[in-house]
Amino acid sequence: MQSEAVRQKAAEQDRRTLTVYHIPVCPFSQRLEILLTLKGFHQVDFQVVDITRPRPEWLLEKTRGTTALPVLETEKGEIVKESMVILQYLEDRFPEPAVAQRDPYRHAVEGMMNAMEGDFGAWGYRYVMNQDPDEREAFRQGMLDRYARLNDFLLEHNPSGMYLFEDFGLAETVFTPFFMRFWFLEYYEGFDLPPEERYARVRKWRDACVAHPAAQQVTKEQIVKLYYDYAKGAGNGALLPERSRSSFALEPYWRSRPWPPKDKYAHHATDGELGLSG
Ligand code: GAZ
Repeated sequence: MQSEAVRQKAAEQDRRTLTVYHIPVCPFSQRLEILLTLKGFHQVDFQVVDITRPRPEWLLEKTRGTTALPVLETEKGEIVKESMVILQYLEDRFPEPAVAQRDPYRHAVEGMMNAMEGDFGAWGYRYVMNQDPDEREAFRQGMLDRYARLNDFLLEHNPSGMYLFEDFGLAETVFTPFFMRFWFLEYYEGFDLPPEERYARVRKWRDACVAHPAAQQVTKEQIVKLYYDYAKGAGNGALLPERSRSSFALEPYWRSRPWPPKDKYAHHATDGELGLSG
């Protein structure tokens, strides 16, 4: 029913605008929202796809069978996949104001920083999804090592500034959604950057990134509530045993649910405890 409504709406709009098919609260689609906000461009139709249900057939046809989102469809019906590629496409189509660096070397620098996003993001997700208490310390250390690497990169290229360059730009657009998702590490793992010099520069960067007005698409409360199932080891809308609803479900609305229990290792919250049975 939900996907039928989405399909109809997609057909109705007659492809006069760009369409992005996305999963709410997905860090990769938040990148696109941030970029568009920075550009002040609001003519993109964001169509929500419910990750807890099978992908609709019409969408699988567009993607030729791949299920990862976001996916952008142009006015001509062309399909662009992969958030980093979509960011570059939007930057190329709507160059003003520039978000990416124009100078070749500076663009290479932000490219090198962005080349760290996959490993950085994947580690944080593996950390929150870990269910073995004996591995906690190794995950924490691995996370700290990755923050230290970002710290070093920022010290090399902009030791005294706030962002990688003068303003919130492409690297910030790419990393900020992960910094926000990693609120789940703070809540479910008690993880935060220790107050040490080794992390001082990246802490300054991270704090400025999450506070930036163009990046306020999600809140800590929303992340913590929706990602409960990730903290219990179930990613991408998968269903945990003894549960009938994913914490990623669109209904009941997250704001009406209670804060989940923090103890991810010993306790298995029920639908009821998570406010999901209403
Ligand atoms: N490389 C793609 C991009 O666009 O940049 C990644 C897109 C992607 O993974 N999308 C996810 C998706 O659509 C939603 S967000 N999944 C459903 C499907 O059928 O593929 C991130 C992780 C991770 C696990 C989950 C996610 C995540 O590592 O947030 O690492 C970064 C998915 C275990």
